[in-house]
Amino acid sequence: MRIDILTVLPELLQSPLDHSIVKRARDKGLAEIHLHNLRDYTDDTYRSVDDYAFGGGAGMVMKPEPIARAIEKLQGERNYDEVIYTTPDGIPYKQPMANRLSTCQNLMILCGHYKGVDQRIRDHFITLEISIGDYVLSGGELAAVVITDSLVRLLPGVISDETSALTDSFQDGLLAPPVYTRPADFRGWKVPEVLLSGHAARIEEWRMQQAIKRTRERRPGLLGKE
Ligand code: 6GU
Repeated sequence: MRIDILTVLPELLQSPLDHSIVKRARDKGLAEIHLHNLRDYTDDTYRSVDDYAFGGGAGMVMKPEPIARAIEKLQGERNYDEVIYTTPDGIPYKQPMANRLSTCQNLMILCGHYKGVDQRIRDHFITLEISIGDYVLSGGELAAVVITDSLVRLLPGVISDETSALTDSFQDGLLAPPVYTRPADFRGWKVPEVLLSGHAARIEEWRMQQAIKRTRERRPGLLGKE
């Protein structure tokens, strides 16, 4: 998978993409992530990427020209499955969308900033608008990192224990059950007996019950009960 990220703040993305699972995936050649600074696609002396909103109002709007130039340059080099725009008014990002996007070959992500991008870019270039939750971020960069991480960890061969991504919260529509490691007794707080029993079937049953209990208590909506 290749992901091209268009941003006015590449520095904000660099570190999280150079660590942990995403770094491992890149080192293994399973994911390629390229950052593009939108300022490199400007043509004025000030390299400006934003301008005042027509009609007035507070806040700047991202200018269309540098964005169109960047998108079209990349589209001239390969075909993109989706051109994604990160924005609080996008479609809520959930695990099924991550699963679908993780099967794509080439993705582009445009990070929104200021009051957003000129609507004509959204109308004519963007194929998918994503919000990562009902809160406002200062820019789409952190959302792009979230999306990238969630996709890369699903690529075959990235997570060493092949089953591990499948047992994540949400993969079966449930929250994940509690987990424990040694010591079995920590300050008198004991690990549930069943996990020490060696009884695979009983352990599986306990985990399923715990997952359902947690989901009912914390996220009843996931069980279809609001
Ligand atoms: Cl994708 N971008 C911004 N700027 N804020 C957000 C968001 C995205 N998702 C939730 N809040």
